[in-house]
Amino acid sequence: MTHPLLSISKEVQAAFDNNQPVVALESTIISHGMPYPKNVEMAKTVEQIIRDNGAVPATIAIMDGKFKIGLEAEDLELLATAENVAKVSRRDLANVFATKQIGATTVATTMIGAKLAGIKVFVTGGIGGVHRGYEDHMDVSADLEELGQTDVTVVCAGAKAILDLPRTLEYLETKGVPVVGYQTDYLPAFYTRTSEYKLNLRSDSTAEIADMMHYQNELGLTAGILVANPIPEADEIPHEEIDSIITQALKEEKAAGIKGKDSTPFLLGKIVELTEGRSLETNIALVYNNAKVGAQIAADYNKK
Ligand code: PSU
Ligand code: MN
Repeated sequence: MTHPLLSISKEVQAAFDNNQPVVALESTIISHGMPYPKNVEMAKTVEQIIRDNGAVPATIAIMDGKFKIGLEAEDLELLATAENVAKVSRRDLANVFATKQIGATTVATTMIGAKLAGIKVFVTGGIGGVHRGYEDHMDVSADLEELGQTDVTVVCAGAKAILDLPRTLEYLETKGVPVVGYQTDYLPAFYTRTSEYKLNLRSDSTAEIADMMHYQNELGLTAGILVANPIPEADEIPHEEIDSIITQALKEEKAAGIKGKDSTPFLLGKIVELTEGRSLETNIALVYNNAKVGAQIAADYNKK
């Protein structure tokens, strides 16, 4: 039976009925992660890439006091343009349902919605993590806690260097989250294909990742699996170029007194500004690349 707080689109419901693979997508990346109108274009294209790779996309948001699983074009437009869209993490969830605000789901709450709907694979760009300067402000994204407790496989391009990457990996290890490098031995750093941080798991095939998902279930392990998929070489921004820009963005954030939930959107926007839009193209390219891999994992898992 469908959970009463879910509103499932026709396309997604048909996929459930016909036992087709479904891939969840988040909406904070649309409302707070990219500027208009590129965000809407990205949201539509990523859905199409998932269809082209044999799965059905389910972009998730909160509207009228329900998790909407699968959005229409007008929903995407609303999320991208309305001024009062809330960025909803786990702690905000009950309030946004109660007040019927328009809510954009982060990685954490997209996982919660996907789990309620029975969707096992979720594609995004980058996850939140341990922020730099953790020892002063203790800013750790709720995405990491969610990965530790909600068994959804999340495909990302690693985490960007606005975060403290080694501490993010340590945190995930403590929470029992497998971090699988897809065709790589090193943690991808979002705009850049690689980092100096070695992963302990590598997989070269989506079928193998689907197999891991199967055993994670069978063992009753409730953590998610994080798949880290490097951006294609042609699209990456090399370390030498992006590092100084990230440092500059972090400096401006500090000067402006930005923190908490406003931090990630501010930094993303600042980096787009400082790269004159190049980082946005890079961000979009890596999401598309993740969509291909996520759709294949969902299709392979569906055969189990
Ligand atoms: N990283 C990105 N793009 C994004 C986000 C993260 O490269 O759009 C968004 C995701 O929705 C993620 C959220 O779940 O930011 C993390 O926010 P915070 O650091 O406040 O937990
Ligand atoms: Mn935070």
